[in-house]
Amino acid sequence: MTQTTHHTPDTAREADPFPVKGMDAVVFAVGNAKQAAHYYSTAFGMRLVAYSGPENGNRETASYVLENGSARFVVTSVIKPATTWGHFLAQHVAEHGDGIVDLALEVPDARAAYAYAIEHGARSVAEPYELKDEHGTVVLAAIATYGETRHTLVERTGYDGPYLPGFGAADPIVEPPEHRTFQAIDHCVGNVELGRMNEWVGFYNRVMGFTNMKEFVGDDIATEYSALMSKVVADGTLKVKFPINEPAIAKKKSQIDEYLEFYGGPGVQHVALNTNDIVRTVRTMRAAGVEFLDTPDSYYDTLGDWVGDTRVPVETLRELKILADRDEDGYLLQIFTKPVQDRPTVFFEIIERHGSMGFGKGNFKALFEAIEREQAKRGNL
Ligand code: TYF
Ligand code: FE
Repeated sequence: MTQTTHHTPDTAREADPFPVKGMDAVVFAVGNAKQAAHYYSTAFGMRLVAYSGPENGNRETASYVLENGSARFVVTSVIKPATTWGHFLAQHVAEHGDGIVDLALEVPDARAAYAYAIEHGARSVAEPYELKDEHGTVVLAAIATYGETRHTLVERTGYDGPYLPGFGAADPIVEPPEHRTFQAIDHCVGNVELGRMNEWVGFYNRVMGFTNMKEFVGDDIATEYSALMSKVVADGTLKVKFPINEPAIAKKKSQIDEYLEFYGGPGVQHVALNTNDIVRTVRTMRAAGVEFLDTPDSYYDTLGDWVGDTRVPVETLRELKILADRDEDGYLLQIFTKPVQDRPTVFFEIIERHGSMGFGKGNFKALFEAIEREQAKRGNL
């Protein structure tokens, strides 16, 4: 009789040295989390699910956890700094304005993920630690990425509470819209300094075993109209996708330089959110007062000639200023908000994918021209 050996767990580990389950949360440091939570509820259609603040014994910060499908945002502000974390948040808001401090990843084993990352050159922000309450235990650790941004590695298999130990369940601030505006985080984009894109791509290759996706913006497109270069890294299952942008020298001041100037360094530029009904979502968000980038009518005059059938009439796309793109795998529909704070920094993308795993390369010209029109309004020529 032959002996059976079970290679599956080992080979799986070999194939993916840094397994991730997906995005755990996008954590924002803001000046006023109470109002930010209201905005993401009323304007983005998210649902408040958990809260931590003075009412449950946390006198340092107020944190509101908002969800939409698997997408989770945490908005945090400082009430009275007491620990390193509180001081860090206060300094972050003072220096960068409202922004993203943490792209947290859910992992099956936080200690193993942290050990792998450190072994491969990541800078430690927090060694593995446990948080516990009556709902169970969560293991966390954190590593640094570009700017003052971090990746917390979250292992939550031993926990069944609303977010993290210490948080209490919370009721929605308003009745969420009857259709779900979006249900997942598609990708999170970082802006880094001129000439450093490849370093950060290398960082994700080495530290997380992420691989490069085929879509990128190189010199050719950069000098012609985009003033940026971009490459995308992703985990093996494509659940976590991180495009990295750097400025390029072009005729006009790069939108990436504008971000770096007003954010005060590298950081998260935009978060893209998956929807399965972009038309309805954009109508809902526009009705709630969310501002989107404008697209000229000329874009729609020729769109039908090349994009083919997107199941949405071109006239509807034109009315709502939704962009469309197609590649060999399928098509996508996308739209970009204007920056969501006074600084021209962080914004959002809403994306509906039908096969295409791209990022809207066919729209880069129209999109970057729209961004440049906004830059010009800000006196940035
Ligand atoms: O994530 C992306 O690559 C697309 C395209 O400033 C893009 O959303 C790239 C840079 C940018 C805005 C959008
Ligand atoms: Fe994007």
